[in-house]
Amino acid sequence: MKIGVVCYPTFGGSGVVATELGIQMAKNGHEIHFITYSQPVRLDILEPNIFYHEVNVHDYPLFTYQPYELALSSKMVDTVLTEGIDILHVHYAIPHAYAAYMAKQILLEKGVYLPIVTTLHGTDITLVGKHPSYKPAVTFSINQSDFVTTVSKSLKKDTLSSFVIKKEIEVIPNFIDIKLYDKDPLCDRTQMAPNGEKIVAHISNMRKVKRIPNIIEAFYKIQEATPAVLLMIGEGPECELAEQQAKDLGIFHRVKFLGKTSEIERLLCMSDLFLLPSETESFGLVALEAMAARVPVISSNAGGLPELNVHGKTGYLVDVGDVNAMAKYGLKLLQDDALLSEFKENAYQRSLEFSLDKVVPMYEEVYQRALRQSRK
Ligand code: GMT
Repeated sequence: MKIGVVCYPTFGGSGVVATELGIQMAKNGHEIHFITYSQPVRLDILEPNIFYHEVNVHDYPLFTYQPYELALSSKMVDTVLTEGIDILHVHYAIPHAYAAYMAKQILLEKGVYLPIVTTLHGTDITLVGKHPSYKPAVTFSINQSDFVTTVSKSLKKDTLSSFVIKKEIEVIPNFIDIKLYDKDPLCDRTQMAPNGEKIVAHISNMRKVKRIPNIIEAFYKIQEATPAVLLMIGEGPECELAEQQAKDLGIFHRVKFLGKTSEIERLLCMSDLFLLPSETESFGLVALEAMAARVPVISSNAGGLPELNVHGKTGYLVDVGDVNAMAKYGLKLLQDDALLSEFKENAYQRSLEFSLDKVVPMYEEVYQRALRQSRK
């Protein structure tokens, strides 16, 4: 099959899933054409069967906002016609599903039928998509897709309750390449924890939805009772405030703000505990990554997190904003080495249920159906 993939090429979860899926499909012998405004961060375009088509947005002074969707639709049409694309898979509804609908209509006029698979990832439904400025267009473009998937049952439920959806929605969870996390669990921790402290970690794009202040507060309580350091990995609008909060609490020396890094797997492999107190989280790919690196997770019980994190086994689930419970469970694990080892193993075993060899075939099966439909 020749599959066009449209996604955000950045570090965000939807872009990571789209890129990894494309890479695996290419390994399975399919031709994968990424159509994005810059090269996806995890993509190696020198790999066989991988192609990259850049969307160029022409800058014109009349426009306050450059019309990206138009440029994207045009690039989709061009790529489908020149490369003979069979299926288009768009990740994140806004604006990709809408641009795909436009491309499909243009192609129909030329006698070409292009099936569209749309994967909803989270904030395209739970935060941004629900906004009145986007809702009619998001509803329309989901309904116009040939196949629609969400990354959790919870996101499917949210989609059906927030929008009038006439399409069947299939749930295909996030996945990971477990081999990437197969690092030495006794890896050198001394640079991060020189005095043998326990290592607590958080990774995100540090937006409001991640409830960053809760992490600093919970960690404050943890380090009062047990020697620990906190690794804050990633960048975003909440980062500066978190630094100030750590300074105000007098724990700045224990909190390491590491920014964006390509050393995620190594940092996770040296961590003892992962915190994810998000307001909403459709799946929590980053929690799955932590679990694959044998790190138990204390997360909120929001969105799809309970579908991944098993309370009392792979970590703990707490109500959104319940910092005391986060600290209490954190200490329960960090102060009991036997319990911590048990949870680390449980977290790893659970992550195997989301390994790419289990999940990628689910997408491949959707593609096969889309192809059969277009040939009818
Ligand atoms: O909001 C983010 O964290 C980034 C966002 C994205 O679309 O890039 O992540 C969403 O998609 C991921 C991949 O499917 C999910 O694992 C994340 O849970 C989801 N984020 C939220 O729902 C907040």
